[in-house]
Amino acid sequence: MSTNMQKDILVLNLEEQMEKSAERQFEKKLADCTNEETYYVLLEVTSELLKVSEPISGEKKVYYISMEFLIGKLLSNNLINLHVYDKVNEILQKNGKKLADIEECEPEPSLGNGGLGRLAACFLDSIATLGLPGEGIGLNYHFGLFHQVFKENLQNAEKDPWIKEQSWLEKTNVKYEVNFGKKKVVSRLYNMIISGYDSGVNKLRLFDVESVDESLVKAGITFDKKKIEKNLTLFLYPDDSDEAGNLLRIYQEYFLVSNAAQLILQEQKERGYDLRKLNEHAVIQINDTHPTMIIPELIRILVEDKAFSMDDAIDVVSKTCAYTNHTILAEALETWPLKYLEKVVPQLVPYIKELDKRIRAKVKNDKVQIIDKEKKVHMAFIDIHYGFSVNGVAAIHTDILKDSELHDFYELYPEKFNNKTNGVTFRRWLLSCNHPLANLISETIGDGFKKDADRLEDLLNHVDDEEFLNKVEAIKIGKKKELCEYISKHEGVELNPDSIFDIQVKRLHEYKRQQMNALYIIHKYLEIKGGKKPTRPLTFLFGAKAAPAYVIAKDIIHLLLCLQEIVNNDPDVNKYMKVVMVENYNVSYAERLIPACDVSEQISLASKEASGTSNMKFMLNGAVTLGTDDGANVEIHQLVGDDNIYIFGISADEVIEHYKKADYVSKDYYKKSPVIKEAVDFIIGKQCMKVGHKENLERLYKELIGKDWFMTLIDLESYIEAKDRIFADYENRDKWKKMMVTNIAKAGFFSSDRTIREYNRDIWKLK
Ligand code: 26Q
Repeated sequence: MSTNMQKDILVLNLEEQMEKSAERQFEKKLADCTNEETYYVLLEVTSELLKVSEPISGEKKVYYISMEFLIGKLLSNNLINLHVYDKVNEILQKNGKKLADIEECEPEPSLGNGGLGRLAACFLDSIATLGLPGEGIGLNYHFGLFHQVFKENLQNAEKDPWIKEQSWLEKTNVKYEVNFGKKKVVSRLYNMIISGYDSGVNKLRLFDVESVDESLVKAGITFDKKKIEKNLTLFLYPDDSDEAGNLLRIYQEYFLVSNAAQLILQEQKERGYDLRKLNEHAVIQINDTHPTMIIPELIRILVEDKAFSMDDAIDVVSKTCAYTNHTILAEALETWPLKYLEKVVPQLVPYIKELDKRIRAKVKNDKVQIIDKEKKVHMAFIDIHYGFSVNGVAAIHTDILKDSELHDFYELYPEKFNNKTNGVTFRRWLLSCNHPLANLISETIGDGFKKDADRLEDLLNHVDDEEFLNKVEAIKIGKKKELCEYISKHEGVELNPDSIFDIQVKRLHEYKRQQMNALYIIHKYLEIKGGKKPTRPLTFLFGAKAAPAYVIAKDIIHLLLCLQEIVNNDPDVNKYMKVVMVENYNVSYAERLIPACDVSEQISLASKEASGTSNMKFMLNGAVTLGTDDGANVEIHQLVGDDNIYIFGISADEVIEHYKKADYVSKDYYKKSPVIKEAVDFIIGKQCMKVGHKENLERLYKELIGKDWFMTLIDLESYIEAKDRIFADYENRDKWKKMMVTNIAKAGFFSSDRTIREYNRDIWKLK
């Protein structure tokens, strides 16, 4: 029987399948199952449907290699992609259950830090949706990123187990040997089936260590970093603040690429392909520098095991590998001391030296050498010299790479550089997280936008249709009410759905400037205390995890939690404003926060945010952006025009100029402006000291006036002005509703389907 027919039959008998599964797993009728049991019923039935779905195949395949795949919960997403969401919903309702309650029972894998990992997940959805053969290759971390818990207004990190007896993972019999010099570990492959919308399926390959030992983890997230065979896949990015942490990260990276290389070469062999034509059947997209060692590793295998000459091996690998850069922050560009690589992967070192030697012979520029004078290996440089494509993730980001950060490389290889502005999957970030809005759009312009996101532009024909605008507004209010209920239950804070919801959710980093938002909140608080009430109550929401070793980032979280306590408990103020930093922000929380947002905070220091992707999700859900001209904000700005976005702050060129001249002195801004001074001083004032810790608050205060590397104070006044203006404009309801609709209508460009079409057109060239 064809897979399509098998699938059709399963779909026709869905209810029967669910009853059977309930009986088999729990010896119960579906109606008598608990929500958790019902989740496992749906997991089983949906997995069956995925198994009989048509695998996507073709002569050439893309392997998207990444240390992170932040896939989020998969049940709803799979049901939508398989076109059985409504049917399942109906069956559940008949049995007295709600799909939303069932979804709550799904454990969320946290196999990523943020943007880069979530992008990889969106890409897998789009690759499958476009019917392109492609797989993700990553690691099966048992505890993922840490689970964030707040105690005494501080972040604590705990382990986050997500793998249960039954999950979306399929254990395979594929095992490989991975050698770290003389040390050997055995890997095991797990597959996750990736569904496309109205399409076939691909796979995400997640490698684990056979001998992994969860009991190694002691209090919080501490564990013995030296026991590689037991700890390698316990956590995503262990603490990189010490040598053992750094070494472990190199172990993880090599473990990933060694497995990937073995898998790819085995697949080529099974399909009878000639490895000398590897590039005709495979393209490897390297997600930032973390999997860079795939290049020397493939070369090593071809030379040592497949009788290639060094020249031939380098030639074919260079035609197969492409690199994506996600950051221009110098401190995030990976450089490893050669002696670390000698310790972890001595077998690769001769190849890295050979790659370095060949560049030295060709190019006499110290700035482009792979191994620098201090014997550090620049991973990105390996990718650029020995890959065929280098792409940035938003127009401004790619321009900065070409013009400054990687300028010398651009001069060497102009043809390799290209831009691929990021995108997000509309299945998760609209259809799944905002059913009412997706339905309203369907009623208004038809279903076409689900596969062709540009159709959203048809909504522009309705910007003067009052009835439509009111429906959009009503949906937003509905989503705000849902969020209020959720936050009341999970954070214990009561919010007012009539207030303006201003939201900043993203990893905690100084360049993203959550601290600037905090200073605005202090400013507003003091204004209200002084008798100046806002026209409408304001709600400031945050979600962010800080790397456990990133001290200042944790101090900023501390400040936000202190402000939450001060503001929400002050009877003079809490009628007019509230602050909530939600605990353990993750993909599912994003799916609740984003549809409920009015003002989307995208306030990075210009030039520093490569792209950003939450900016896209927010606009798609009808939020208006308050941001700097940075990353993809620049393209949002161009698309919606000056009237539908609030841009403030100094430009990327000005920032770059300040760094070049080293002439930014934060204290000057502090001294010059009483508004700035008052807000900054509040951090070490009596009220904060009462609820917070002196050490953390003083450190943050000193950082702001003594260094402020990301220039918070230079932009603070224009931020306050823009933010006051956007809040005032919210009162012009007609104008606001039109801005909402214009943002939704122009969001089509940011579908990851468009991004993937461009990757395929310019880089992968799959049929
Ligand atoms: C590097 C060295 C050692 C240990 C860890 C790392 C490391 C880990 C993760 C460096 C960077 C990351 C993550 C980067 C990231 O998420 N970048 C974001 O990528 C998004 C997708 O392209 C962009 O939208 C964001 O602008 C960018 O910040």
